Amino acid sequence: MRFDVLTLFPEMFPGYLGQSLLKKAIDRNLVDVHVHNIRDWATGLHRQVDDRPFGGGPGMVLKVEPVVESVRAVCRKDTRQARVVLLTPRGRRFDQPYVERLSGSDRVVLVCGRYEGFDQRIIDILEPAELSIGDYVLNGGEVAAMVVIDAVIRLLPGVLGDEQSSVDDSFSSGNRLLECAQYTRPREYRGYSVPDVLLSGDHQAIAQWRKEQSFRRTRQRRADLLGHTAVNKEHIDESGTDEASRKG
Ligand code: 6GU
Repeated sequence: MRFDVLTLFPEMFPGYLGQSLLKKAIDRNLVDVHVHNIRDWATGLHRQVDDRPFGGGPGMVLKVEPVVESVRAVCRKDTRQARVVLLTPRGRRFDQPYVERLSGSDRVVLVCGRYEGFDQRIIDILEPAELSIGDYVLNGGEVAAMVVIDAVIRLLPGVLGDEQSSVDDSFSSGNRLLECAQYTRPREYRGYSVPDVLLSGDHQAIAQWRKEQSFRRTRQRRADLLGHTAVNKEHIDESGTDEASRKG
């Protein structure tokens, strides 16, 4: 899979891409990430990439020519059809189903916004998907682009050591529960102990405990995730001792 990132701040990426799972995935040629500076496509003496909004108002707007020309040029660098994604707080919310959708593409071109936004003609001409990573405002789309790359790469075959681990992730299809508490050694630290059940060796009891933990935590923190009747039903059936889950 190939990612291209278009940004005014390409220096933000190598540090992040050079670490951990991302570095391994890139080193093993499972994914290719190319970062480009939109300014390279800006013309004129000052290579201006932004300008004041027509009609007045605060802030600056990304200009149509450098963005459209850079996206077009980058798309031509590879024969595979690219999905073009604009990162903007006005976009649709990025979620795990969308991560799954993107992970099925060969090529994604991510365009990072800055300033007050994009000239509307960029959107009219390129007809990109517009994505936001949540209901808050960032200074630019760069961190959001890293979020998208990170989330998508996790799903590519061969990237995670254990293929099951992304299937079990909270929010993946078929799992709409937050993860349960996890423990590792030591068994006790400053009077805080590991729950006995995890040391019992009883795999069925452990699985049951984890499921109940997940369900309880999800109900407390993210009851919105339990709107899915399939998940509700499964836990009503299997965690019969949990009063609130019996009520559904
Ligand atoms: Cl994609 N960009 C910016 N600037 N702010 C955001 C965002 C994106 N997603 C949430 N907030």
